[in-house]
Amino acid sequence: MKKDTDCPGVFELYRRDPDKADRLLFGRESCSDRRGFLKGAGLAVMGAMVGSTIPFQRYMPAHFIPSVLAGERIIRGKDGLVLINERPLNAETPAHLLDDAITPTERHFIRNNGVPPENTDAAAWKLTIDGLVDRPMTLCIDDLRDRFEVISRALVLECGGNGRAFFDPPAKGDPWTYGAVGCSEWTGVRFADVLRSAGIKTNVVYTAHEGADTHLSGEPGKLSLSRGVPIAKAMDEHNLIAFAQNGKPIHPMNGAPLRLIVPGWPGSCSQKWLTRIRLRDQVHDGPKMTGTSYRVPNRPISPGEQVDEKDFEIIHSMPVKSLITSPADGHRTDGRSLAVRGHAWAGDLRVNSVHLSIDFGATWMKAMLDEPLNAYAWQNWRARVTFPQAGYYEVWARATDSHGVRQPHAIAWNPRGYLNNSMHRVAVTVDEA
Ligand SMILES: Nc1nc2c(c(=O)[nH]1)N[C@H]1C(S)=C(S)[C@@H](COP(=O)(O)O)O[C@H]1N2
Ligand SMILES: [Mo]
Repeated sequence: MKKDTDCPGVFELYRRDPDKADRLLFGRESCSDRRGFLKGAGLAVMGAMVGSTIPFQRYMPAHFIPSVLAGERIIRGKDGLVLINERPLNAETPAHLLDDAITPTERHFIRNNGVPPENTDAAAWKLTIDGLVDRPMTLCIDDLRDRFEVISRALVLECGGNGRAFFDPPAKGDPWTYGAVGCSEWTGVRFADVLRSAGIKTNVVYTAHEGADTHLSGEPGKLSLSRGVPIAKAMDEHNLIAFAQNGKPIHPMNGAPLRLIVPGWPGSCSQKWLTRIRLRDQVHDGPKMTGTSYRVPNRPISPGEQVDEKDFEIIHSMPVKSLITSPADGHRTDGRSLAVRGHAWAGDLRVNSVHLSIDFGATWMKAMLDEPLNAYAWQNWRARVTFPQAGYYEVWARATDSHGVRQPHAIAWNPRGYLNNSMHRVAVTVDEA
């Protein structure tokens, strides 16, 4: 796994300077009898990583890395999520665990750029709206509930780097395969309603979002990620300032107690642990807005080609994509007929059709495709495929959006490995009956 040298993973960090690693990662102070005391955010992060509270944490030795991390690299509390990176904590969902129409919280992926905040007390949480507004304001979550209409919507959130693992030559960044995507039901108030009530000045062009997580370096006040969107996208009535996920408080690693959901665009636009929204008269230039972050070359390039930073542009709507959620990759059966199903989504657009192939793309059949539960929810599809004889097959799925654009066979290579919407395929072996 390739990693930034200034953002080392857990094991590398402990190898270089175990005391510093303890302090940075888990806020743990070593003491004379070689026990390390976990506090606050450290307890929360370690708890999230092992998937439970740790009753005997007071006996944990200093410099201790739980074996669940060293071993199978699974976060148990997140029900089968696969750890992609320990620091920052990143975990994806295997495609067959994304079978539900609404993604359960335990199966919603985690993408952190920094260290999650220690204190996520909903009653004390404050959100500031300022910058180029007529009435700057600071609201608590109850204010949001009281002053604005509360709505619930199933909304797709997908990391811009989902699918990065398949780039060749490899792209720098977390090697997501298929599972940095989910469609939970989010409850909150419209982003647009809140901005409107603050009064948007006529010269506003962009939003800037801030959250309470801190930078991996531990430097106070340094943001790990602060992105924004053009004001027109911010005013789309489907965006939410959300305080609930699937009818319950938001999971701590998914941004509790308050986050933005800006569906259809890279997940990074959906600031977690949301504390501030600032309106600006220029394109926002916070961390992960500039350079090559969440930006792609403005023209087709060949794999491995060097591109000047000035030729990159900010990613807006995500491309059309689909997932096969049943059967799981590697399925074995002795039946000749198999039910296949999954989801498809298309950024700001709708999905018009989903086609399946069992003969490596020689022929295609149309799947049954549902309407989305609401705009920006993924669309469920299903089909029954029939295998002519025993043997190895691959089921391929290909979605087409409402502009007639369909998923490609091969990745359009870009240096940072964004927007891989090439077709999902799963292996099925049919045994002699
Ligand atoms: N404050 C904050 N918000 C954030 C991030 C972050 O690191 N810090 N990561 C972003 C990215 S890159 C993605 S893809 C989504 C992931 O949301 P999730 O972890 O709830 O799945 O959150 C976004 N919001
Ligand atoms: Mo992301």
